[in-house]
Amino acid sequence: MDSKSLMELENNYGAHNYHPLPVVLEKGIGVHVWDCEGKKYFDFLSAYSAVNQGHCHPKIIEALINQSSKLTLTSRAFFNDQLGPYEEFICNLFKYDKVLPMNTGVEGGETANKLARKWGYLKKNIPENKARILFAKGNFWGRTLAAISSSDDPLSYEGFGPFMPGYDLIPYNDLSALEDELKDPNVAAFMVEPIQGEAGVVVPDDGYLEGVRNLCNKYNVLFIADEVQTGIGRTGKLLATDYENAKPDILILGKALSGGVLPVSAVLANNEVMMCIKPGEHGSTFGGNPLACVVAKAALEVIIEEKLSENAMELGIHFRNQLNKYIKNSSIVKLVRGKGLLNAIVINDTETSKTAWNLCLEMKNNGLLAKPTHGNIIRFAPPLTINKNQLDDCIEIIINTIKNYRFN
Ligand code: IF1
Repeated sequence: MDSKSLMELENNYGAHNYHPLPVVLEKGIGVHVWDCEGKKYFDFLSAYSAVNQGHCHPKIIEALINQSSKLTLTSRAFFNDQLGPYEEFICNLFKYDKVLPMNTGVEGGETANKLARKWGYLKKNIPENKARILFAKGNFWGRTLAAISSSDDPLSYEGFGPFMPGYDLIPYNDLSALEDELKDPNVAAFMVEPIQGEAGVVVPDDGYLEGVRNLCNKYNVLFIADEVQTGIGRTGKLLATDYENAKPDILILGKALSGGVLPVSAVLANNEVMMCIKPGEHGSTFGGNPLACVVAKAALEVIIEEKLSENAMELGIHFRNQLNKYIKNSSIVKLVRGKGLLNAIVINDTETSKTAWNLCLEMKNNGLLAKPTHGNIIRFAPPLTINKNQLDDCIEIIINTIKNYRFN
């Protein structure tokens, strides 16, 4: 079927909970994707940082194929031969005592919140049902009722009330606002993205994460880092929290943990926190399934073996330097920001303008796929396997598209 017919099918039979760019993809290899008419694109979204290892990475696909014909799912009613080795591998890699395997990123967030509340009651003696968890304004950690209860984006929460109690918001990148709230002994945790992805790649001041770490130590509060989007090499380090002395008490991973092959998330913590949840108190049908374990182990090995964090660091600096050189003072682009290969440009226009969307349509015509976030911000996040020549080709597409753009 051609792209037009496929878009019509989705429109007729699919819920209208998305507004995709008008392109229908049917193949992906590495940094490239192809539409149904065979047109080739650079993928500059990477499925929101779930395809850090590149589309259909051979090592990950091989792991998937080999395991999928052996054993895919046992449920946790029984042990399986892949979970233990995977748990040992990921705990040693990220230096935590234990991991709780889940599937989607938001399930990781929910798990982290349940762990924090349990710890608050069992270890910090917070009175029953009084535990508070703080979040940063501009946060995004998914679409469940708990996740949207912590959102300050009306598009996320409007019409879905009533909301989860015990959640409160403070400004991002503001240590004094955080300290003011932490003085309340009922605060169990502060959950925060090291860089806010959906908010538009908002990078906090140097020292912010270390400040969060220190304040959480001072007030006996758990520091939860949501690295679902910033983790697994995306920002130039294995974790974005690795940039500072800011080891979280609870680490949430997702997306690229599977290299975009199937939903895999993980929550890592030391025994003092993780052992607060007892058998039967949490889990999921697919959490820790043998297929996910072999895929996730292969996906992490690719990041390490191919030095993808280092590549993201080096090429990210090059990307921002080139964009800053050519377009920072353009009439259209207000600024460029990011870390590693998680970057964004802010368009010199209102959030409601169509400029960012129209620029993405033009870049699509020129062979590069990206999508706006929050109206006037365009996120640029290619697979971390991109090489310098490919990146320079993409920079040329971005710069030329912007230079040739005419406000209509
Ligand atoms: C969609 C946004 C990005 C996340 C962080 C947890 C989750 C996400 C930091 C939940 C998920 C996804 C959701 C996806 C689009 C994408 C997204 F635009 F929605 F906000 F990346 F910025 N923590 N982000 O970014 O993980 O349950 O989705 O596996 O909803 O269309 P999930």
